[in-house]
Amino acid sequence: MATLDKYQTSLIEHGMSVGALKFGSFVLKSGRTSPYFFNAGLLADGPVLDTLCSAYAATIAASLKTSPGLPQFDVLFGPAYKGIPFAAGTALLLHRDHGIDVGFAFDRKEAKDHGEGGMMIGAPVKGKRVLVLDDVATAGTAIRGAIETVKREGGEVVGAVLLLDRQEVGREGKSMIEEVESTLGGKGTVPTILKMRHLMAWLEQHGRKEELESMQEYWDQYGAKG
Ligand code: OMP
Repeated sequence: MATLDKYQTSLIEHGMSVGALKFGSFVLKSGRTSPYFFNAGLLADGPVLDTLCSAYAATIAASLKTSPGLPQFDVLFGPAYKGIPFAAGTALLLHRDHGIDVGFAFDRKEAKDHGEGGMMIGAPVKGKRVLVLDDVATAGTAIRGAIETVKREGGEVVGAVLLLDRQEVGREGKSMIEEVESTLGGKGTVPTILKMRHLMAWLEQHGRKEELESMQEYWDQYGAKG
């Protein structure tokens, strides 16, 4: 079983207390029926935002010092809508707690044809090294969409950071994370705060046998082996 750091336990428990992390039966965007769902949109009060953005910032800072890990970057991009407050909060904490100063940017879901126009808001990404910040990845469709958005705007995506890697098979039949890493700079370019295995470790520690069994069955079907 995976071991849990204090900040991971705190995020899991805080997520459960606000109803963001639920166990039950959920149909996912990919069509898979999952025994759990993490709705990051419900991480929506000051304390939980603090827990989450601190975890994103710590994960990024640690990865920048690891090899293979994230390379240096200039701008943190949080895709609309959920990524917007998370990228802003994380940029703030990278500065305050880690001495890492980067810009942050986000997109609109609908293009604006007046005023300043365009799809992007915040720090310009054109010609910059960009780190994409996203919430949950299952088959990798959403994260690939965010990477494409930045590339279309002329940014160079050097990595991505995730709240939760569900550790599932991706669109090409390999592990989703490997598939996405291979479109970026290779191994280590997509660090994540939590993985499905951490949720299972928490369930085991708390004697939640039934939920753990459902998670194991789901893992046997969709988990990224190897
Ligand atoms: P993929 O695009 O298949 O990687 O799924 C990730 C997206 O699914 C996320 O951006 C969410 O919109 C949604 N999702 C969650 O938010 N939490 C989950 O636990 C599972 C999903 C999902 O539908 O797979």
